[in-house]
Parts: sequence; C-alpha cells; structure tokens
Amino acid sequence: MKLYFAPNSRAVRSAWLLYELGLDFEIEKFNLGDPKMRAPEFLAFSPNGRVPVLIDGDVTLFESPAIAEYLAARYGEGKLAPDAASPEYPTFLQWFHYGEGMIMGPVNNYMVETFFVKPEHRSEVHAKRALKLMGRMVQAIDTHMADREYLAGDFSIADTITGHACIVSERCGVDVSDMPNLTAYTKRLLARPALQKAMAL
Ligand SMILES: N[C@@H](CCC(=O)N[C@@H](CS)C(=O)NCC(=O)O)C(=O)O
Repeated sequence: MKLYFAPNSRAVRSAWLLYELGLDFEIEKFNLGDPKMRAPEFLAFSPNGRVPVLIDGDVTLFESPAIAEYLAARYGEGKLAPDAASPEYPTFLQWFHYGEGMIMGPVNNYMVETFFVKPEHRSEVHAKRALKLMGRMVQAIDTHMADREYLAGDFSIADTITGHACIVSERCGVDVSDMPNLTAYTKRLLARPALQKAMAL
C-alpha cells in the first residue's frame, strides 16, 4: 500500500488510520504547495493535485473520508466503524460526515486567507469570519461530547476524520476556552500513539 502524504494536511488522517489498523504502507511525501503536486503523474491519481491519495494494489482512492471508509471496510475486521444494524450507526454517520462537510469549509477559507495566497491578496476580514464560523461548528462537538469519549461509541473513523478537523480548528486558533468537552476530546485523541506517529511523519 502507498500513501501520498503531506505533513499538516488531511493525509494525517489516513496515516493515523493505517497505524491504528497496523497496516504496512510506504509513503510518498510532499510539502503543501510543492509544484510536484501539480505534475501530470500525480494529477493522474488526484485530479485536483490534493493529498491524501491511497494506492492499494489496483485500487486508487482520493478523498480522506472515502479512504477511511475503504480501509475500515476492507481491513477493519468489524472495528472502527459500527455495523449498519448497530444503534450507534446513525450517530456515527452524522459525525463522520460533519468534519469534512461543516468544519473543513471554514478551515479551507482560513488557510487560503492566511497561507495559500500571496500576502498582498489576503483579507483579514475573511480570515476572522472563517475563524468565527469554525468556532460555531466545533461548538456543536463540544455539546455532543458532554457525556462521551468518542463521537459514536467506541473509537472509530468518525474520530479520525471529524476529530482531526477539531484538532486542526484548535491549531488555527479557534477560541476553545469555553469548550471543555472539546478540548478534553482532542487531548484524548492526541494521546493516541497512532496519531502521534502520523503527526511526526
Ligand atoms: N476533501 C479532500 C480535500 C483534500 C485537500 O484539500 N487536501 C489539501 C491538504 S489538507 C491539499 O492537498 N492541498 C494542496 C493544494 O491545494 O495544493 C479530502 O478530504 O481528502
């Protein structure tokens, strides 16, 4: 298996999950903004030149949530994603999709305004607005996490996707001082050796 990876990107989610599953994989490492991510060889796997991309035999997959579902279904042996018949399943589905659907939009806008565009094209107003919206999105997680350790029952791919989006939001600088359940949750995730390994790549 091969993972196209960049530090401090959504590819951390895929490496984290691969380590949680104890799967062997090789890494092709980029840095965000690397022109090699626009080379035709890479665009053939990832039409927008984005990471992560997973190659598993003759399977090529981009989109970190799709990679997570694929790895859990093929290699999870019933762990890391509740069965459709389980009472946790609807909750799992909702929070699995929440990270990419609701949190990463404002994260993307914030990153564009503070990192991706040239300083002269950045807008402080848009950056602040994105940070405020990110704060609202993670507030819902703080409320949800009041009486639980993980997003849906046991640790699952909802945590590697949406939990990772929470960690990224905190790192962007969202004010989480009044979100004790969220901060306890991200601290719990950051204590997992598999995530520590993925973040050190
Ligand atoms: N929805 C996609 C988003 C992929 C994405 O935007 N990846 C970013 C890093 S987090 C990227 O590769 N950016 C490089 C670029 O835009 O050049 C996923 O979840 O995999």
